[in-house]
Amino acid sequence: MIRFSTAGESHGQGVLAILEGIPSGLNINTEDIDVDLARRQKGYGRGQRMKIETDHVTIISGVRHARTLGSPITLYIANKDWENWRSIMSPISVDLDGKCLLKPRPGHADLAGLMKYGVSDFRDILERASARETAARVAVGAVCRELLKEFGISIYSYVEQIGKVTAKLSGIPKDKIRHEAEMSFVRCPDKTASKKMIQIIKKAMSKGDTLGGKIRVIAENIPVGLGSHTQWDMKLDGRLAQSLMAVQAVKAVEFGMGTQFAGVFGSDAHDEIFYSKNKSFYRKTNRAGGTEGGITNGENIEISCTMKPIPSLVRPLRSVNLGSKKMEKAEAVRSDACAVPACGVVAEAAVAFELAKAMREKFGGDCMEDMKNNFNLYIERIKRI
Ligand code: EPS
Repeated sequence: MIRFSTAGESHGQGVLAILEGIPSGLNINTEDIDVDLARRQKGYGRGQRMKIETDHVTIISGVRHARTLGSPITLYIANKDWENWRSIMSPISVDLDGKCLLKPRPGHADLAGLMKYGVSDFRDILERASARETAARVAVGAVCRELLKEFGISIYSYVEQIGKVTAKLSGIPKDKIRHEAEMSFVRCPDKTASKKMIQIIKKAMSKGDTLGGKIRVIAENIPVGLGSHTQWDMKLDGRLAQSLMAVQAVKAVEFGMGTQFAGVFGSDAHDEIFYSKNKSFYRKTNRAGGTEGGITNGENIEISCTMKPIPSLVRPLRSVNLGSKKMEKAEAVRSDACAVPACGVVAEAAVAFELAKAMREKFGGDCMEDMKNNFNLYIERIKRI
């Protein structure tokens, strides 16, 4: 079983992940993980913090001579900003002269977390609620991506919408979308929309405001049969949704046509089945987004995630001072005006993790060789259907 946990506070020494269940014999290079860490840091609209950090992974366990051992893999990313927060984030008792955060930001975990955990300074909450933690998830995703690559599976994403600006993909050849997204400052393959997105982010910044949006994640070359219809918690779409909804600020996850299903007849909602000797069973459409009954059907997995505008506002909303109980503006903190491009990279990692987990469940294997042999036997069997 593949699983992982993360640890670390936003302004602590660093963030880390322990990833278990990756078979032995998988090639892993820190440089490949760093590529994804760098992609996550980019995107027009990121704040001052990203000028401080240059994320780099240190592999502390589970890999020897660039190959996995089958043991837990510990991935560590240092926070450079820690130097500026040593006393505020000190694990040893330090007198902070009563400096506490007392004006919770609407939309953040500040108030609910403070009440639930019985703390009096909501820094104790925000440090862990922060999206800094997604750096660890992206490192996990990068390892899972290496595993998936061995089976020909690849994952990419692009930005569909920021604020009211929506990308138009009709004129862009399918095989160019990925490349164009990587070339864009906002990870949007539509050049005209990219420019408009940058303009509205600039506008939001000038007002001390933030913007959300929508990203699309696509996983290609997926074998039929990951996930299962037999039990609610084995349905792959449910598991993917959980991982994606758990990304900070994500408020909606849609598969295939997503919310558009609500407005069409059944005859326009499903993907008709065809057969050819070369392709075996296939579809000409992918409205379902790659799963039926919680099982992959061999089509691409296609998911959109909607991210709300980040709740840390330079020009804050009204809140209540937890000491005086009087109305005051929430804490004004530095912020990312828009992190939608980064959200796409984090979503890729979430999908990579769930797919790697489902692949390991289906094909087992303590070492890559066993896993591949099982995979090949299965592919041979379903070709005979
Ligand atoms: C975040 C607030 C900002 C972001 C941070 C998430 O950090 P800071 O409070 O240090 O300015 O930059 O994201 C990251 C550090 C990151 O690596 O993505 C928040 O409150 O969620």
